[in-house]
Amino acid sequence: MMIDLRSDTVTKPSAQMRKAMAEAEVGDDVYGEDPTVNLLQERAAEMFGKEAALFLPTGSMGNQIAIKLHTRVGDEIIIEERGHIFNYEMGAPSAVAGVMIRVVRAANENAMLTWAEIESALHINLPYYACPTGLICLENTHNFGGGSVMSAEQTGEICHKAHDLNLPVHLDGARIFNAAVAQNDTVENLSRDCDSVQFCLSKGLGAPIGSMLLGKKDFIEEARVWRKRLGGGMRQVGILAAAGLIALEESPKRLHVDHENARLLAEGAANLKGVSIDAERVQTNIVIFDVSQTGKTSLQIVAELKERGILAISFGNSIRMVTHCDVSREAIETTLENLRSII
Ligand code: TLP
Repeated sequence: MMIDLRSDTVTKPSAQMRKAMAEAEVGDDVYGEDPTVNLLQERAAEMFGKEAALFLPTGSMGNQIAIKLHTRVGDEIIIEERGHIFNYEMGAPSAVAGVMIRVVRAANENAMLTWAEIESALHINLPYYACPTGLICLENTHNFGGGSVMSAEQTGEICHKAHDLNLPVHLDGARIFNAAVAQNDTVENLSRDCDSVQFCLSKGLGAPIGSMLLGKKDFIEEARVWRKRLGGGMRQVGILAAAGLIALEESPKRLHVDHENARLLAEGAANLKGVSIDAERVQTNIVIFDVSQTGKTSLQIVAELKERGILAISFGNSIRMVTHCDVSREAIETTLENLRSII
């Protein structure tokens, strides 16, 4: 058995999910006739306090549809430099929405932008030949900020100031349930003032496939058109929504376990010679540590871990490990023992 810490996307559906999938009532969702999808959409909208929700195959599609709907071709969108939309969505904002990306590097290691940082990058009320800002994108938790969290107050402040300037805010909340659990807050509070929010069922929540996009009713109606246009109109997809419903209702209750495991991993890694990580900063399920002073490269360490049955991801001088429902505390202890012997 491999210990797979590459991502929380690797989880397998639980027995409860598989049973619900087998028994799901289905219909053609392109006609809006899949009762299980409809239920999932209603339930998600209710949880987030938004008017409507749409079930999508991926988080990337949710982010890209939101960008498309909030902007006009030739606009600029603002995002933190380490953000997923900028780095890992295949240039889709330019391909799908025809927008440019203006990245802003947050001064803090958590990769969380302040309003002052965003404001300094805005292009509004400038001469007509400056590329106008059309949208601000936030990410909570921030994946490559080490699973860092943004509070409801910070998000609210950015949204209010953006709205004063008629700028919409989209929240990439792929892991917003982790952010909610870590702060003992609700997903509704964390996304309250955002014009749209995308979250993934298929990450920490453990569903095999699926994401939700939420916003106002007319926004979601337009999003449905774009989902079809992009090839994401699925048919008897209640089979997946059934797993999504369980992910939504049950999984948030156990996310604290992943956070405890991540902290254990971070504290253990921090004690290794040459490894650099501030374990106190690990608030959710993502652990990123720098190995540049160990005498081995991140690639070498990841390769050696793999030989021992442990999977992780290397990028630059760092290694990323993500805890999830298929990784136990014992697996974390085994990982630390192996890291100790390799490093
Ligand atoms: N993240 C994946 C990789 O693409 C890096 C991972 O393993 O963490 N927003 C955020 C913040 C994400 O972390 C991801 C996936 C997405 C969007 C995209 O979701 P999918 O993979 O469903 O398109």
